[in-house]
Amino acid sequence: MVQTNANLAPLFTLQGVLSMKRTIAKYAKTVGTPVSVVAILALLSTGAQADLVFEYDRHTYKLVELPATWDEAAAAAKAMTLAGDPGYLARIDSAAENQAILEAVISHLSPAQLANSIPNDGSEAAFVWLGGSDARREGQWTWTNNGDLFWQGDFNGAPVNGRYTNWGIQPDNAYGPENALAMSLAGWPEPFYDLGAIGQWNDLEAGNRLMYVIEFGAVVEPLRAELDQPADQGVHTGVGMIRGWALSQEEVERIEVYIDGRYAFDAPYGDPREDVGYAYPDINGSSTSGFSVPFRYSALSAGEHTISVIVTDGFGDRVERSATFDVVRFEKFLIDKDNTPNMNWSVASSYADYITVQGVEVGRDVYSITLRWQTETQAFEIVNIVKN
Ligand SMILES: [Ca+2]
Ligand SMILES: [Ca+2]
Ligand SMILES: [Ca+2]
Repeated sequence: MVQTNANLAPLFTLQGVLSMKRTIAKYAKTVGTPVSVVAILALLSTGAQADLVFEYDRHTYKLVELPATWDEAAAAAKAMTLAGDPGYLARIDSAAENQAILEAVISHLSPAQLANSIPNDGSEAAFVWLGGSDARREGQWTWTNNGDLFWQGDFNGAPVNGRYTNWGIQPDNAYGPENALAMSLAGWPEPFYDLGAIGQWNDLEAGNRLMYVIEFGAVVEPLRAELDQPADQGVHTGVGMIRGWALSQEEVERIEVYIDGRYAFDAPYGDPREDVGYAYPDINGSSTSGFSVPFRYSALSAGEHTISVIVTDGFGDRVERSATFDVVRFEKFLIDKDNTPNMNWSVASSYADYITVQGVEVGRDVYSITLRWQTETQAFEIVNIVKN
């Protein structure tokens, strides 16, 4: 089932990560050894369309899975923000950071995705773009985040100011102007196997279309959400609400509602939620973080159903919240005025917070109905309907 690397302690908060079903892998920040993320990522199937987001040493990384040229990738990185600061194509300053990125990326991608990120340079290995370039001056390699020079020369060159590098037998400018930095996600097969190994760097022609890793100098705040109604393990009937709240530092963008696993509609966002405002006074918009939409529970068949909401924020983070509940209903989908329940011949009894009414006539049918006090809605609601 879950495989962990025996040499590496699981230092991330696994429970928190899993319970939020976020596509995020946290690494140990105090220990140089990165934690294997294979186990976590295998479990995070929700939000499969979302880009991989992970953290290492108080920085956040996002793997963008849609291949792009290096220039497109660099522009996309700059256009994204986290905590108000723009991103940049990943800058790697240590072997631990290199390993953290490599592990997160390769454990997340499918073979088909890897095959879609192979440059046209004969190496036949998948690569991801990083934020190094010598486009301005051949052999002068700089990081795009702040222009730091980190390498001078070709594969016989040398690092600058002791900065970390992890070149294969590279850079070699082999296919003309190879001016963009990439990390290999596989060993390079024959006849290039001796030129680079998995995790090593290569200079590539910037027009290749590869996946890329964006780095942000901040930790991503969790996307929070709760589904208040339907109540999990509750009973619902008639017309009710689907409602809850969602809150993110990066602004909530979308709330999708799924009924029994099928997309149904988007819920509108922005209802007043004083309680959430009190709980999270430091997050913008917390007091208007509610979502709600009326829903006819009696349109579902009697029996068990699940409603899920998937919340997406401006950083592309996603969380899912679900409730499984029972629907009780009269045989008729809608009870019109002429069939208003008639209780002239009924008998009511009560026990604890239950009220049972026997002999309720609805049209030609006779039912026993049980009501129970519901804390969520602050009302007595029908929790059982039995046709006599
Ligand atoms: Ca970095
Ligand atoms: Ca070059
Ligand atoms: Ca090269």
